Amino acid sequence: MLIGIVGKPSCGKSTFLNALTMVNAKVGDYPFTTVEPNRGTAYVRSSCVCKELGVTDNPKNSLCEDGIRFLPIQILDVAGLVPGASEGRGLGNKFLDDLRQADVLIHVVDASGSLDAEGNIVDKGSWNPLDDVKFLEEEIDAWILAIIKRDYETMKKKASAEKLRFSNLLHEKLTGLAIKKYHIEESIREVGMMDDDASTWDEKLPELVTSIRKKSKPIIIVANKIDQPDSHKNYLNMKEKISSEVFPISALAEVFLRNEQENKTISYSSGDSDFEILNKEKLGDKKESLIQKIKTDLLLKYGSTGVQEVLTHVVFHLLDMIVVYPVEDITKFTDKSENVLPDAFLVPKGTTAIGLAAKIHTDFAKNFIHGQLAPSGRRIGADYEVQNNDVIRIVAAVK
Ligand SMILES: Nc1nc2c(ncn2[C@@H]2O[C@H](COP(=O)(O)OP(=O)(O)OP(=O)(O)O)[C@@H](O)[C@H]2O)c(=O)[nH]1
Ligand SMILES: [Mg+2]
Repeated sequence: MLIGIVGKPSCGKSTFLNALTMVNAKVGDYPFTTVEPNRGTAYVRSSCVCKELGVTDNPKNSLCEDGIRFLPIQILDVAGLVPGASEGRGLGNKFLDDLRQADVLIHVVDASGSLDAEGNIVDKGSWNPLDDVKFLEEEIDAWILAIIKRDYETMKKKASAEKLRFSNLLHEKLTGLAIKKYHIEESIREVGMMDDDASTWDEKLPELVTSIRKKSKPIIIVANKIDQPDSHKNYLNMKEKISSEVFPISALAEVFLRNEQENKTISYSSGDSDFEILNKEKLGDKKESLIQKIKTDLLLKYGSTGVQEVLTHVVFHLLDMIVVYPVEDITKFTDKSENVLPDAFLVPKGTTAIGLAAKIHTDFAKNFIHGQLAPSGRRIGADYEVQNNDVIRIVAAVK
């Protein structure tokens, strides 16, 4: 799974990546600070089954602290996007090409309204962040449409002559963009095209692209820089006018709190609504007054900096993932090397036992015999839909 961070220059994408991952991507108050994409690993949290089962675990592919599993998620921060990017403005299509493999996009919006469409500083509050939301969707649609249009006419002729389906041709055309066949098929039905009749395609093509984009690269909007004077007003306005949820966040405050937590001056964990000062002297007066301001203006007002919530929302609500624990031994919950609950996998809700087997190893799915749930020992078939926090043994024939 890959999450892409998008938005206009200087909206705070790299700061947001740093807040989620602490990778230290370069941040600057001038447009196009980022040219080459920055990658990092963030951790989404889920209550671990170790507590329920009363065992101490040895996680391998994830971490566990006090009964909370931390599952790694790849995050990509790309160059800023300006209007007309799909036609080559700014850094042009580069950032879009970097986003090909993303399964979901987080749109970072400068809620303070102090940057124009190109990320240049303007008077505070003079820009309406709602305008950013619309243009970003349009740019992504224009990018996908341009890819389809490259040899659309040839595609149509071939389809008519050879009686081919649009969904098959489009799927081929859009491989590499992490767009699934069923996204295309559903969209074709939704917009009212006939998959096997090329004469119905032209008119609805832009509508089709929007529908495919919504399914294959859903966008979640975050109102960043919520610590700034005009942000709250703009956030409320966005919340009212945008049909999807909007998350108020301060990426900068989160970076600050996490840095201080690493310096051991405060005790803080991402998502917390408060912190405890551990070393007042090391923190110093200046930072202490700043941190108190973060507490009153942000944590008490919004409940947290918002950064961790966004990740939780993306993974567990927008992408509808669940966590399962594959094991070899259902009495000890171990793998071959006696590691207790070694792996935690994020899989989409609706994944079957055989689907899970395929994720572990392709041979596992090919030679699948049955599954077994721990600790009950209950046998499950290939079609069993795995449930959140299932501990599962997959039994496969040895070839
Ligand atoms: N007040 C405030 N400033 C922020 C916040 N997040 C980022 N900034 C500031 O916004 C400026 C731009 O931040 P970046 O993270 O470099 O923005 P970007 O979107 O990666 O910019 P490009 O790489 O140029 O596209 C920097 O001066 C940051 O310190 C925030 O939550 N609050
Ligand atoms: Mg950047």
